[in-house]
Amino acid sequence: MTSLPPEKIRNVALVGHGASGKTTLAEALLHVAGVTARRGRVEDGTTVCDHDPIEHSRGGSVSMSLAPFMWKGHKVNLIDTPGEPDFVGEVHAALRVADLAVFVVSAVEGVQVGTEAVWRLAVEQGLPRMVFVNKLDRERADFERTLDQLRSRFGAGIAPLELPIGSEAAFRGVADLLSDVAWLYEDGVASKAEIPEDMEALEHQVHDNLVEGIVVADDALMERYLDGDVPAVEELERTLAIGVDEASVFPVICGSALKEVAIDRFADFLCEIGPSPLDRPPAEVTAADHTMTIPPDPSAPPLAVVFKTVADQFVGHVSLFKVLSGKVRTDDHLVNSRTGSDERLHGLFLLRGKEHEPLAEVMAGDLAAVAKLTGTATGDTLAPKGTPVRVPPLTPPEALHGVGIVARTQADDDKLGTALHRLVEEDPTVRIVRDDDTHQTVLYGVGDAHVAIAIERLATKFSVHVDTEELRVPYRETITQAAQAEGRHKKQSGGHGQFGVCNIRLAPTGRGEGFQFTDKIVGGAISRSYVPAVQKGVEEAMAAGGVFGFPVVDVAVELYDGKEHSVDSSEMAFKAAGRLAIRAGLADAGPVVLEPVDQVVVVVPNEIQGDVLGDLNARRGRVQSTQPAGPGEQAITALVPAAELVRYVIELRSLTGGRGRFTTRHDHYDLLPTHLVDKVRREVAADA
Ligand SMILES: Nc1nc2c(ncn2[C@@H]2O[C@H](COP(=O)(O)OP(=O)(O)O)[C@@H](O)[C@H]2O)c(=O)[nH]1
Ligand SMILES: [Mg+2]
Repeated sequence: MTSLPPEKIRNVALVGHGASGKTTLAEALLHVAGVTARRGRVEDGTTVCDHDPIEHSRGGSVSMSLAPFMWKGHKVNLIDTPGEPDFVGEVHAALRVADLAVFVVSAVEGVQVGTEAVWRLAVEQGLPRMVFVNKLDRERADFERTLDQLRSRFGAGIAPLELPIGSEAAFRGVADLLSDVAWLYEDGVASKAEIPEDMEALEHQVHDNLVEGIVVADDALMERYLDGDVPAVEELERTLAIGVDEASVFPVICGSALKEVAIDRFADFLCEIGPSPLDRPPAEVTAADHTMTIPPDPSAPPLAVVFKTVADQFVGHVSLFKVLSGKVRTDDHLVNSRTGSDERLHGLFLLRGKEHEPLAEVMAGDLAAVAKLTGTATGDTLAPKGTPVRVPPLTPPEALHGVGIVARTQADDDKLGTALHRLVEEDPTVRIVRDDDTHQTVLYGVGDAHVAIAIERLATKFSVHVDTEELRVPYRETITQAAQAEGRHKKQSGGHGQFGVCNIRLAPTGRGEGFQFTDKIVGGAISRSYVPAVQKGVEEAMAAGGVFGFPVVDVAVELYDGKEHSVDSSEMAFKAAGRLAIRAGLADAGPVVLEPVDQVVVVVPNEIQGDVLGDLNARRGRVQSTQPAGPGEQAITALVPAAELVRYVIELRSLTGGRGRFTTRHDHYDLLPTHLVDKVRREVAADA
């Protein structure tokens, strides 16, 4: 495939709710564009985009996939994305390089949670949007109802450009509202026709609304229109395209991906009214501490950003990149602005599903791939030597659902570190945390499906097998009253003995004030040099766990007396004495368990706020505030014990039908209610 200038490029992300037909639509586009001779089917695992065996077994997409094709002198870089909320990280990455987001909406299910969630992302990025209403051939498909839902959710910018002709099994084509022409399809082949009589009145009415909606955006056009001079289709399309570029007009087109009805027209619209990279704001980059913008100019110096990394079975590390300016050629040398390392671009290629097609050159605005970059990760910028500009890193969505992972065998354990590194390289949304409090390696994902697939990839792609365990809660303990204790370490049974005695007073400090150690030794009861050893012993014992086995916090210790032996005393002996003293003291000081409490902010539609509030109360939560969070939504802020949030990602999703989302951060430690102490001790013991 030849490389084309930016005005001929269309970077299009297919987004929307799971199973709305995105992968099938990509398949249909590749087929009508003549890239594939036969159309694959998601159910058979034969589509170009769902090429990962995990996708075959799940019957749906889990990662983004490129499906470029040529259409009427344009190169359309289609990016198929997964619709399930767990894989939203892939959508983030795709929207980063797309110039247009096409929302695939099933005419049966209508606007769904996934549609709304990605729409919010596109709004945040000011990305142009279009809607493809799919599955019009299905029983109970309803274009009007879907259009109403689109308007009520996404506002007046929704502009239908087509009306379906026929419905359900009788769906056979579309009426083009700009040109007042019908297109009828037989086995995917289009033929031009008159608008059917029974829909003429409706078509004319919607046509007029559309034209009026378009001309109001252009004063000159408006004036002519008011004089009775109806603009030509091309003029209307040009003005419409401006509204699309400005993300104020969202064209709605329709068809059936499975029956290949009106798919060629979809490709036409992408080329005629879809934005090219030139229609989008220039890329923002930083150099040292200032920011500048880089337009997609093929004659400028080369600059590229890596938006996805894939661990390919055959060629290893594959980086997908977008050229932001200039031209990139095979064997070019560019510098990674983050690491400073020189990267040679061995053999550029076009990636279509899992297929590679060699490329000699890629121009500004275009997407391509390269293998075997040595130290480059997703989000990195590649620039000429001496121009260390960087594209600001992408913030992946928060991965809040964590499970503990344990290598199954020693061999697995030896490989685990590298495998986790490669896993995160491929999916930066995955987070790996080594929790020193709970001694657990935790893998965080956006949800349980995301975590399950990450673990499956560890096994299938990196041959490392792990077992999972429930996320442990980092409990702590402290004391509630003062106490005194002695630590007596004495081993004097011939040879070099060990001897050290220390006397300490303990008292609780304020919550979160931490540990305090005071040396109140008088008269040299213990030599100065041994005092730090006592403190070390005390701190080690506190970290190792008190009466309940949890790290001890917020205790003030005063060392006020002790005994030493001129020969047998040593730092080691006094460390041991310190350990003994604090252990004895804790037991007498009214020990209690502390649990971590998070501050969560849950955003939910108004109508289900009550359920969520009730649920937070049932989780021992204390609601701090509720306030409006944008149209039709409320933000609930609450303090909730972390133990009650371990599976909150999944439980909130089922409570709110996927419409709730939340952020969380650790806030403070608080007393664990006494009636829960035994339960927690049993759980921790069972876990040990
Ligand atoms: N009847 C009908 N089924 C469709 C159409 N498009 C997709 N499907 C089916 O919908 C299901 C989900 O399709 P898929 O492309 O995987 O959706 P995605 O999750 O959005 O990528 C599959 O069973 C497809 O065969 C369509 O236009 N008509
Ligand atoms: Mg899919």
